[in-house]
Amino acid sequence: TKFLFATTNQGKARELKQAFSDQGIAAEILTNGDLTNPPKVAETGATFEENAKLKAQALADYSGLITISDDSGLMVDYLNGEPGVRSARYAGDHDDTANNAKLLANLGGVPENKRSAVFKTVIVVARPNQPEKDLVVSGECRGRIGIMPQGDDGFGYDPLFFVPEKGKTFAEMTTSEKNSISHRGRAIAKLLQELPAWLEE
Ligand code: ITT
Repeated sequence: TKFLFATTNQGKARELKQAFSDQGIAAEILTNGDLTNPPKVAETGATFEENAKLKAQALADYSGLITISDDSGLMVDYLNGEPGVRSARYAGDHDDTANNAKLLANLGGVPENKRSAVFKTVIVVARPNQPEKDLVVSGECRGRIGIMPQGDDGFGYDPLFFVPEKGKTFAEMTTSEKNSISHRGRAIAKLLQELPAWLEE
């Protein structure tokens, strides 16, 4: 089977491809970078689900392929849920270094027991020109924001997202280990459960 993963984020693509291969699923997964002049989708929705639907439908209609999208974000309890849907644009537009620095600065002096946070992913699958038939799944992972960055793997806020059960940050995990516990890994697990029946519809 051939899918388009409607993303410009190579970190997300790496995790989805790893999850498929860990499950022994042979699929060809293209991303926006494999298309000629893919549309840039403005993430104008108020929720992860709305934004994921906007991305999946726009790229499905453009490519004619069954299209998977992912909209994700980090909600920090002490910051009343910030950065939330604005996670990619918190400090600079898709500037991970600036975003992480702003998050650390906004939590300056806040003790460990008040640094709790949750990562959330909504994944949508869309068929070209059939917006009413989307498949929607989601996943969450709770953890806390570290005092300083730790680890070199992963992307985005990974060096700051500490998972107590594992005793390390997402950036200190392999892709498969991160998938076993992360918001995205959990959403992908549900996707893999529901996708076969949805494809039969
Ligand atoms: P696409 O919309 O093209 O898929 P994006 O990077 O813009 O890529 P989002 O709109 O979902 O993705 O923004 C999510 C933000 O949260 C972005 O800054 C990511 O770096 C960050 N993020 C998402 N998932 C993450 C993860 O598993 N670990 C660390 N940071 C993550």
